[in-house]
Formats: sequence, structure tokens, C-alpha cells
Amino acid sequence: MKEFKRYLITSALPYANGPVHIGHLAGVYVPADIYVRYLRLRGKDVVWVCGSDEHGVPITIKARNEGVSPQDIVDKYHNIIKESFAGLGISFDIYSRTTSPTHYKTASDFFRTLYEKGEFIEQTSQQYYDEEAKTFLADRYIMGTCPHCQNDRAYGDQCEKCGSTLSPTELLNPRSMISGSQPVMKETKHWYLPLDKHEPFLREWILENHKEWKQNVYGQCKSWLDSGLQPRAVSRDLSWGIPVPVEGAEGKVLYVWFDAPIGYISATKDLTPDWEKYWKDEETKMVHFIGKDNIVFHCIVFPAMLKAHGGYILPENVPANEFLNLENDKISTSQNWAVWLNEYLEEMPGKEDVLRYVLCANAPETKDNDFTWKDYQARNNNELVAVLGNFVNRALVLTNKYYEGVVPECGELTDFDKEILAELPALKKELENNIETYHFREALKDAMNIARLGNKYLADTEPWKVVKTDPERVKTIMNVALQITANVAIAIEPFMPFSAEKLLKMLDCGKLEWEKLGEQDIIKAGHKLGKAELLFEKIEDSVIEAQLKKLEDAKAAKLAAAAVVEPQKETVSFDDFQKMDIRVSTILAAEKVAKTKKLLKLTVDTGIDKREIVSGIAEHYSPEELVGKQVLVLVNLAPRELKGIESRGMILMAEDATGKLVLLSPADKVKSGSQVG
Ligand code: B3M
Ligand code: ZN
Repeated sequence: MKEFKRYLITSALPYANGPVHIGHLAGVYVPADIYVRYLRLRGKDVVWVCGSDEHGVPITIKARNEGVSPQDIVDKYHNIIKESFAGLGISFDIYSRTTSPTHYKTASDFFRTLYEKGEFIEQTSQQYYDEEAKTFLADRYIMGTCPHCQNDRAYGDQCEKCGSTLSPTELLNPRSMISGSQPVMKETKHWYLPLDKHEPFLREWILENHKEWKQNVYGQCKSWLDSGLQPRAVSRDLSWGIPVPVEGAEGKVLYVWFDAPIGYISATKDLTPDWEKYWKDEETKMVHFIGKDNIVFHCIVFPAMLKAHGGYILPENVPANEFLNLENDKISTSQNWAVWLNEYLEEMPGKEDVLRYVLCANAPETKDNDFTWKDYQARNNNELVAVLGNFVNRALVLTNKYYEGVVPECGELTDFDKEILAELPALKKELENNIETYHFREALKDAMNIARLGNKYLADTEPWKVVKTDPERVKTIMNVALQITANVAIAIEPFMPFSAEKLLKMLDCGKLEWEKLGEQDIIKAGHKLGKAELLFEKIEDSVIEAQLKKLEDAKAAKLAAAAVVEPQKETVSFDDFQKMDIRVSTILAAEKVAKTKKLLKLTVDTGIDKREIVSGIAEHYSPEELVGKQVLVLVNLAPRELKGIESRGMILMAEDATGKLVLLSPADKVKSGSQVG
């Protein structure tokens, strides 16, 4: 593997319109922190930049809803986010923000360079304009009736009811969310980055030169490239954002996904005057830590921007994680279904490392994974307390008990002693390799296996028994146990820095260099240990129950708020109803529709035929759990094309008060094709 002189690590800039939650931490920030802490421990020249992403339409919508300015919103959440990261030991070298003067200048200069090099396409297009508010409308500012499910509160970019991705012109009876008036189409000019022009370079750079990237990242890039890249708008008609720095661009700002990645560059500028050696020297290894929804921006769009600009390095790796769910449900900020970091730190003081440990142990490294409070409690009690804490405590307490905390001389090692100690260098090598290849879950197991090794050693040598008959032997046993303890203190630092610090204080031996990991004579005989204390405490059921109640209360509050039962629709005749042909059908196959979050393509046996139906239930059902299910299908609905798929019919569903979609199945198994009347 290529040796690099230095490392530039970036992690996704969280939107400053709310706190961060455990999904962000598991997906991005805990893995990044482990990696950076490890590099620092190895003495590498590494900078880790991050900051708040403070532009974009969602921030302006939140500001409108709260009756404050977008700046008020970003100021509030930038500080909450920054403080909560620090509270969890997420150790950025700088946590900047994209409303900083440095960023405005850096992003403007970047745009101007591409503009002057002719790297943009200028295109006019028709966009909805609110004549009362005298402003163009971003997709989220347009509401109307969904053409697919008649939901009259669909947004210009998507219908949250049926999941269809929409464009504003598809909406029936569109209305502006700013003035409520009917918007008009008006011509507007924007600048586009011609991604298609960069496709050959991206194809070679990723598909040929980076086959080592994680499969979930490589696969997504391949599907984007295979589906053909299109020019992407890099400007928007908005008042909140970085003004487009060229003539004729009044009222236009940089598209948030153009400006945000440049935030990595501006943060580095604010960190060090030597920023260019990190961004422009091929001897620098750049790694982007992100979630899977940001892959296209970090592997396709931003590299194309850097390439078009010239003079910048490209990422060596982008180890994106998948998503973390919460109690078997998607984390949802709008439904308040989340464990917020700032609230966790307040409610669970002293348990920072427990959260870091659980989020690493359960990280969605290759597939979506689930966080449950029960698992959090189990891992704390059965792993941190019972394995790591138990071993360390026995080694220190027995040394205090037998030798008043002074490390005893190590006598002749037995073969068993040598066998145990010989495992340390092997565990070190595995741990290093796993971290360097972004397998942090495996790396954490390696670190924990050192504590397991210690427990095995004490259980097999039983110093508490041998001390009665062979006190000299126990001196060797305890000396070996303390060497293993010192190895634990070093190995856990990247994962659990707070506990590593506490353990080093108990050993009272100052900082232990990473290079000592794997050695068997770290703590010298005669050294006086510090005071022993418990590293971890058992978590009682009541603590977990309180957290689960908090989640359920938040959901109930949401449900109460949303529990508006739709009024009955207009009366229909029996003849009208008779026209609808609803059949019991069986789902034979199900798969996600590429590049959509909500759509599934279902192959359905209607009893009449087998057909494909596209349904907006991907956020409510996984494809696997649908196969074999009996459902009700409106089979004589006019066919329609969705994402290039001809959908023939509609799966009938109920929508509960929280907006969750629930499939309807017959109470008993019936033959496919049975008519519903
Ligand atoms: N602000 C966060 C997200 O998509 C987005 C990342 C920007 S990184 C340059 O969740
Ligand atoms: Zn719809």
C-alpha cells in the first residue's frame, strides 16, 4: 500500500438545522474519530476538518416556521452541534462553518475559477415564481396535489404520502408556501456543472483505480456512472446562501451541495497556513467519512469540481457507512424518533464511551443496522463491565491487595505465560490492519480481545488460590496481568478515549506510546499504581425503560399532533364503486427502485396475471418481508410509468396517524384473484 507523508481527513458537514443524533455518529463521526485518533497515536501528520453546513432550503424553512432568520437557526444549532461533538470526544482539529468569511471567499473564488475556465454550462429554464413574494420558488416551497395519490399536500420535489419523486410541474393546483398564491412560470438562468464531460475520468478513477473501495460505495458509484451522468445545477434562486459571484446573477446563490464540500477546504485554511500541502500535494492521503446518502456528492460531484478547478488532490478513499435504525424503525428527525447527542450527554453523564462503544460495535459498515436500548444495556453490562472492567479491576485490586499497589518483580515465565503474552503482538497487528482498512467493528473486537486474554489468564492461573501456596508465582502472574492491562489502556484509546484516560491514571504511568502495544514489559516492577476505580457501571433496567418511554412519548406526541382524521370524501354511487376491480393478490418478488428512497418494484400474482406494480412503501417495508404476502390490488387502475417502470395497478394501504403506511391483507388466506366487493 502507498505510504503517504500526511493525512487529510474530512467528515460530512452536519446541517445546522438540528442536533446530531446516533445515526450521524455511527455513520460518520465515531468511525472518523477512531481513525484519526489512531493516526495521531501512530505519530502521523494528520488534520481532521469538519464544520456546520449552514445553507440550503431546509434551514430557511425551519427559520420561517420558527419566525426567526436563517442566521438565528444556524447560530443556535452550530453551537449545539459543536458542543455535543466535543462532549463525546469527537476530536476534530477544527469545527468550522459555511457562513464563515473564509468560506464565502473560498467558495466564491472556486466558482469564479470554474466560470472563467468555461467549466460551466449556462442554461435558462422555466421555474415557478411567486409574483406576490417576488421570488422564485425552490421545490420545497411549492405545494400542490400529487398526481399519483391525490395527496393535496405534496411538495414540489416529492410526495411524502406515496413516496413519488416529483418535479414542480407535475403538481396539480400548485401553490406557493410563501404567499399562498398560484405561482407562475418564469424564465431563469442557472449554471450547470457538466458531469457527463467528466464521466470518462470518473469512470477510470473510480472503477479502474479504486476497486478497493467498500462494495456499497463502489457499487453506488458504478450505478451512477452506468446510468449516465447529467449536468447538475450549481446555483439556485434563493436569498439564503453564497451569492453567485458573476455578472447577471442577482438573487442567485451557490447550490448548497456545490458550496458545502468546498467547506472542507475553507476549514483547512482556517486551521493552518500550510493548508495547500494537505489539499494540493499528492503525498497527502485524503479520506472522506460520510453516510451513504452523500456518496454521489463525494465520489462524483466534488471530485469533478476539483478536477475541473485543477491543482487539487482527490480522495484516496470514501469509506461511507450505511444507515443506523432505532428500535427497528428509521431514525426520523421530523418524527422526533432519534437519540439526540446533546440530550444523551445530559441524561447519561459519564457514559460517553458506552455510546461510542455500542455505536462502533453495531456500526452499519456494510448494511443498515439497528440500535436498541436493550442492546445498549446488554453490551455495557456483558462486555464493558463483565469483560473489560472486570479484568482491569481484578488486576489492579489484587496488586493493591497483595503488594500495596507496587508492581511485583516478574519471575520465570511458564510456557502458559509465554503463550498468553505471545498473543499480544498478533492482536496488535490485526487491530492496526482493521483500523487501516476501515473495519472498525473488527478492530474494536481486537481491542476487547486483549481484555478477554487477560480474563482467561487470571481465570487459568487463579492467583487468589495460588497465593496461599506459591506467593513467588503470584508475583509473576500479577506482573503479567498488569502488562496486559497496559496493553488494554493503549488499545482502547481510539475507541474509548475517556476510559483509556481513566485507566492510564489508575496505572499512573503517564501517556503510553502506541508502539508499546504488544510488548510485555511496559509497567516496570517497583512502580506504584494509582487508585483503582470502576471503569464501567452496570446499567439498570430502569435507565433503559426511561429512554424507551421517552421515545414512545415523543412518538405519541407526534401521533397526537398528526392525529387529524381525514374528513369523508364526496359521496359515490354503488355503480361508481362497482367500476373498481380489487383483487386479492400475492407478492412474488420485491426490489428497490434505483435512486429512489421510497419506491419498490413488486411482481404480483393477481390471479388474473402476473404484473409489476411500483409502490411507495420502501420506507415502511423491506423487499424481503413482502415476498409471499397477500395484499389487495386495484387491478383496473390505468397503467402509469414511474422511474421508467410501467406500473399496472395499485396496492391498497392504510396510512396511520403518524404517516406510517400499512399494507392491507385478507384476514384469512384466499386464492389470488379473489374479488373484493
Ligand atoms: N450537510 C449532511 C447530510 O447530507 C450534508 C453533508 C455535507 S458534506 C459536504 O446529511
Ligand atoms: Zn402521492
